Amino acid sequence: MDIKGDMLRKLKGRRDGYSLDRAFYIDPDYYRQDLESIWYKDWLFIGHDCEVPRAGNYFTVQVGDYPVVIVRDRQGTIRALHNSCRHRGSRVCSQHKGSSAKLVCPYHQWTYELDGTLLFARQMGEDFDKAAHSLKPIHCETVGGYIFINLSEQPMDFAPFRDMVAPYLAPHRLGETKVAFESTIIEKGNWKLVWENNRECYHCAANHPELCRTYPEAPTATGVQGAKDDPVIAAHWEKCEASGLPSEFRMSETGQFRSARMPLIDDAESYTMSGARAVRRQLSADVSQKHIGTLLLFHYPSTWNHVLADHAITFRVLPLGPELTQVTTKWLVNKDAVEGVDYNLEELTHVWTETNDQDRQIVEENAFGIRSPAYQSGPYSPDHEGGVMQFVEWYCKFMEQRLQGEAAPLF
Ligand code: 3BY
Ligand code: FES
Ligand code: FE
Repeated sequence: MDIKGDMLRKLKGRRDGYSLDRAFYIDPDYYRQDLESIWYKDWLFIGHDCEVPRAGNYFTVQVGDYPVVIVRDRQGTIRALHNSCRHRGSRVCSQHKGSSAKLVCPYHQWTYELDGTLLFARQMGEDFDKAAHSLKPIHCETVGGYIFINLSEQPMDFAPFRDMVAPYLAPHRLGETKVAFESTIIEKGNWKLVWENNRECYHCAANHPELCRTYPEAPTATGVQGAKDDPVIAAHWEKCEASGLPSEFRMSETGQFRSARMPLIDDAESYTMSGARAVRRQLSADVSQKHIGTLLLFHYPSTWNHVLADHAITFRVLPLGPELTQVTTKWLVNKDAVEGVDYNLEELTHVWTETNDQDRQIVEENAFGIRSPAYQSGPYSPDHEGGVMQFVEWYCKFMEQRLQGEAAPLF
């Protein structure tokens, strides 16, 4: 069957403002096309600088079919390498994370420098060309404490994203943090359902009692319309910008990434049950403005984020299968903050641990219903689901362009 043609026909015949055809959420061939056209071509958030603070620190991650290792080399550069030995292909690093002076393949001990260069390979004969057998590099960029990789040989320019978000992230010094807690959950639903759910708060009041104590359900906060008709948000931006914090809503031309700083309910400072800070040691640079709310940042298809005055919560989405998605959440705090002294872990993580689990259930129920042959595309709420429409439009447009073999737009 001609999957690309089939997909293109569905994309072109799509009804605006309606959820996608069932195949996009369940079909293994469609999923493969998502991997090929999006996940293997776009910049993906993969982890944080602070997870590899010293030379030799590494962590591994699986992106679709690609095992990847992120490592800090001896010069201090963060690198991404294909985690597939150039001898017979074994995974070189099998641990989730670790530290090592060299990367040694467990199979026959081919030994690589931290930058991927092959150093030793026993008894390979006189003609063996070591220089031709380095671990293959993956494009890797960092901005504001975030590591992004791109599996394509010729990635699109990272600069537009960097230029937009660097000033927003800079005051929060996420390079000087540590991961206080990390959780990985597996959601039984297509990755696009995870995003659709994330892009609206139409479901919040009925599903997120803990989050709703501090996070406003107004579509102006979650959606993509900016602060039009929302004087509270407009005033928040003015106040924050005046104190040196970039805050206004900004979105890339193609709609792939957005940043904006949103006020929390009743001037709450953090996502705790009381709204008070969870971490005593400050995360962000000193600003005269105390109530800075939350910096919201998303980049399709792999991350959304909340950066608060006292900590940051970062989310990494990775597809595991047509109906299986991994969501990894990290709570970043000042690197000198001490657990039990400066923060209580349960207090720090409670709201989002609950929220994530509630969202997992929502996504799984959504997936259940969509599996039904009786499912048909349904209408998004124009008032509350503008963000979902924007995500779906981004996806459809992107897929259409890629499937038609057009060059990727350069923002
Ligand atoms: O994590 C988020 O950004 C979104 C916003 C509203 C619902 N969801 C929790
Ligand atoms: Fe790595 Fe043989 S497969 S050393
Ligand atoms: Fe939710």
